[in-house]
Amino acid sequence: MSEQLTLYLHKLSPFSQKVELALIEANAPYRGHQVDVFNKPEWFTSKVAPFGGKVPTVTYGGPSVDPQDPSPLSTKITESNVILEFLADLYPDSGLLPKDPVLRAKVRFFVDANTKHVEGPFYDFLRGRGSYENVLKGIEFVQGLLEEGRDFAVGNHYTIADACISPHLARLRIVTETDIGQFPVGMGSKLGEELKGPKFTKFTKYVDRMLERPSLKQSYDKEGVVTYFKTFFVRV
Ligand SMILES: N[C@@H](CCC(=O)N[C@@H](CS)C(=O)NCC(=O)O)C(=O)O
Repeated sequence: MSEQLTLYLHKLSPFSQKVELALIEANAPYRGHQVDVFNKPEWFTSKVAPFGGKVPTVTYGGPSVDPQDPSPLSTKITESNVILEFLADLYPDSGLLPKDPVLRAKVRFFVDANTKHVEGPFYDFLRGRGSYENVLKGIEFVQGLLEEGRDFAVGNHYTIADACISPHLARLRIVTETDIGQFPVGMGSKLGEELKGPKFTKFTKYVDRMLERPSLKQSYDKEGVVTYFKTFFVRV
């Protein structure tokens, strides 16, 4: 793969982090370019991400140019899960998607489960708009997909299933450790206590393994996320 790939990201965005994780795990060359999503530059919304102006977005191919002056000759790809699949296709030997069709289907089911049962319920809870029970139900669903004795979400290798959920697991850990969020006081800590119990051992061990990975540490600004949560998810 010799085409240029530029990732437009925000360092605190979990969706951006999914893509960074996959790139790092695949040992793929890329250029990362930070975008201020609170004050998006015109060149970003018009030339890089005209379909919604969100990070992550990648440009692929075309000439190697200044990221702030993207070439019309590159392809623009947005939506974190679409980009994850794209990277797995670009790097078929990376293991980001297994070769076996059954395992591929399992990875895709896990990615879908993460979108439906983790992302929505967790960020709604953080914003004080969703229920504690839904977060736990989502975690229980995902735990049900994890196979006993395996290190990864699916099979014996790091895949886009692991990449899609890990940024959210890192943020869940912040919530359970600090109780920061717009939910009622104590509910974050209560969630932490519940997850330490025997019912969630498989899930919690999986979280511990994912948070220990060098790719996670390399792509994660924990202090930055804590500060962001403290600033934006203030109880009123
Ligand atoms: N479903 C999208 C969500 C991406 C997203 O919400 N990105 C946020 C940052 S975490 C963003 O770019 N927000 C700026 C905006 O919506 O204007 C994905 O998975 O890529």
